[in-house]
Amino acid sequence: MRVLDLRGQRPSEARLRSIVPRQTSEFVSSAEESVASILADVKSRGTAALRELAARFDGVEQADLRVPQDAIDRAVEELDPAVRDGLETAIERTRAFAAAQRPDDAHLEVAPGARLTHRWTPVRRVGLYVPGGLAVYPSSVIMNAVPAQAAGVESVVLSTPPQKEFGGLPHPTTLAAAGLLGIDEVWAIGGAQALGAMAYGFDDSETLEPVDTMTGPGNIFVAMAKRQLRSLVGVDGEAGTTEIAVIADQHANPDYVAADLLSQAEHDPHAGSLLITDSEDLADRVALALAERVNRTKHRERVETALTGPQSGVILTDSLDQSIDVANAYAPEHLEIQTENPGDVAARMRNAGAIFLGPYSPVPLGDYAAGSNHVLPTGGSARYSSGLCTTSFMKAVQIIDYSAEALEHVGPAVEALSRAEDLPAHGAAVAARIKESDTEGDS
Ligand code: HSO
Ligand code: ZN
Repeated sequence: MRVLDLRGQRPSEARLRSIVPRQTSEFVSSAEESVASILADVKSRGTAALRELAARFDGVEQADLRVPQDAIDRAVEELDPAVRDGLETAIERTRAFAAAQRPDDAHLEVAPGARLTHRWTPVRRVGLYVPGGLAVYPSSVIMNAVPAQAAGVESVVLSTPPQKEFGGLPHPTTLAAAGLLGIDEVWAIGGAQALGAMAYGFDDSETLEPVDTMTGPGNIFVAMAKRQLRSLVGVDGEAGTTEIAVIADQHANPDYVAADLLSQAEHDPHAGSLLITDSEDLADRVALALAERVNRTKHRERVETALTGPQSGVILTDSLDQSIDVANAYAPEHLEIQTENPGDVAARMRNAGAIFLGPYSPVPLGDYAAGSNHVLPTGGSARYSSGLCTTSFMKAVQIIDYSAEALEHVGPAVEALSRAEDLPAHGAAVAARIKESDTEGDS
């Protein structure tokens, strides 16, 4: 990993943001044109386009795009018992935490007879995307579906790539996870075209009703499709190629740090792993531990490419304060804090998708079975957005209920503001209720 030495420097926030190792924004933008043409094709030609795209990108000839219920049931029946236990533990913990996130409605009588309500409602129909690609992601079925179900979403549809190896069906473990969660509408469609299909819907040889919101992680094509469909449907934050940052001091266990940096590099050659430390000695020991682990890791090539890429590295700081500034500027998807008092450091972190405290809360725990969600903002978007949670599938409506007296009391404020904005018909609508005359000129 390359080393960036910030010791003795006081970079501004703007400079910090520009120097932290990061995938360049052109990376996602490089998919812009190809995704636009895929989406246009799906919109105009529906299932015919989707079948052609599956042949081209997934190497499969599909008769039906929708996965039959018996394939889902069979996947549940044939599931390895230990994997089933793992999925059930993950579902149970994620479900409990998602239920605890349900927001309360707010009610306020802002003045006598002036009643306001902020009422949360679930989105009606949501589309969940679960990637295939270099790995199989049944855990992402859970992370998407559980908060949607906790929010009270009426209709949940899942889309995930067809696999050549399984005769054009999605991976059986992904189907089994859907089955365990009671999701019966599953489509074997992958990539940008899956997002297009769920956003536009189609009604030709098969019928897919359009959704109101789409969520889920994915590669740059998925991220770009979400950007382009954003005005048509709700989308969650951009959960693109994964990244991990670790703030560590001299008290950290170098082998734990190395293992965790490697764990996320395993996802993708473009994954980002960043160590931020004020201890050069710790950095050296992590480098040794990492070299040793990389040598014997299964997906060595992918891991090496990720760890040596421009999006990964070690940042040496001269204090814990500076490490925190760097981490806030980077705004990592996952942040581990391996320092003497991790809770104190976390309290000073503003920008991170999820924060993992101390030696016994590694990121892979959160990936599977901590109970927290693993669909998290990447690429610095943790500065302004959150990971997937129950409210990602909800929206709030504001309800206004004033009595005659309450309206009369606030009437002069409305009328004065309507005059100030030269919108006299606004004031007249209130005047009509509190005065005999309601002509605009009389107010
Ligand atoms: N680390 C990934 C999630 C994941 N890991 C799924 C394993 N399976 C992005 O947070
Ligand atoms: Zn992971």
